[in-house]
Amino acid sequence: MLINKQLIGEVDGKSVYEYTLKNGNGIEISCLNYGCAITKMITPDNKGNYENIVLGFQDLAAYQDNPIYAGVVVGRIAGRIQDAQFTLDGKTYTLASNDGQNHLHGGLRGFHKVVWDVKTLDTEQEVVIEFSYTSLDGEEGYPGTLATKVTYTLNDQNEFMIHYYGQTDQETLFNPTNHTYFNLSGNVKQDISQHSLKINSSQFLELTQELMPTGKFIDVKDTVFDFRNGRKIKEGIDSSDSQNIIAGRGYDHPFVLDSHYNQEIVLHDEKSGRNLVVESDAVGVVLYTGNQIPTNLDIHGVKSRPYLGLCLETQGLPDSIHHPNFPSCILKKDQKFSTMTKYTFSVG
Ligand code: G6D
Repeated sequence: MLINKQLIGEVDGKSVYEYTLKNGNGIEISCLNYGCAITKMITPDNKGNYENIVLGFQDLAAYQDNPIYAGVVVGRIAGRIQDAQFTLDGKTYTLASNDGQNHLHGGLRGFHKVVWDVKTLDTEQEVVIEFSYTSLDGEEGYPGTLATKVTYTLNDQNEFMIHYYGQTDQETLFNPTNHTYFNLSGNVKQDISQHSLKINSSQFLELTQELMPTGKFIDVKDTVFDFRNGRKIKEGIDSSDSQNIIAGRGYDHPFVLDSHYNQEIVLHDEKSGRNLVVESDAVGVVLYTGNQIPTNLDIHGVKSRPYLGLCLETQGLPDSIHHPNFPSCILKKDQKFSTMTKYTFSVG
């Protein structure tokens, strides 16, 4: 197993490196200690062509901009928080209103915008990068000093695991995710509209025009949100369902996972033959089909456009602090937060 690192610049006076993990089957995963951003995932297609299957940029400046959150760890809270405020123990906290009047993806300087400390571990069985960051009390408006750790592990079974850990000295909110856009065609040869997706989920969350959960769980049955037997993404893009229209033609919705670590999410591209299995102990997954990707970004030399990639953001349910009927994302003092998502690459 291999780990290489290359200095690519500096942010806030700290060196930023691109790390590349490589396993014995030629699969490579590259990432930055800035935002834990995954920059490349190189995997083979059914003809043995090793190509990149994620959206990313060619330089650090682009990741400092990164309006689409490509590849990054999002936190303290993934998704939106209504009116950019919440109340804990009778005290109201005000966050950045960086998405209309709402809060999105941890704020202006969330986890995606900071330089993380790094340790690496290279063994016969696996390579591990351990990112750590301490978010101080009051950072981005959140209470409590939150010590976080994110590890990326690649092994020779073509499994890539992301572990998220957190511990706080004062009650706070914590609901991290990774915002990588996948495109299994390889080197963004095509968009993701023809990708097939299976999600073992019988319910998704209804959204408002502002893409905030209404609190209502909708049964997927007889809708284009039913991925239990597999479905092409294009069906949701072309759908006249009001929820697909609200999302900007496609999906931007949280799904409740009906099973865990049981091949509950499977993405497939017929032409390349690539499969991606995503398994997690997270309550849910946000399927975002890149509906709002602008056309002014350089994606490894390809002009960006909607539907160039899709995200499978495993996480707790968004805005749960305002929905008592959702599982909570409150992290209590000294409680140990731990969740893991596994990605398995194959062809066939
Ligand atoms: C848009 O609504 C979507 C979000 O779900 C996504 O995470 C973001 O773009 C990058 O705001």
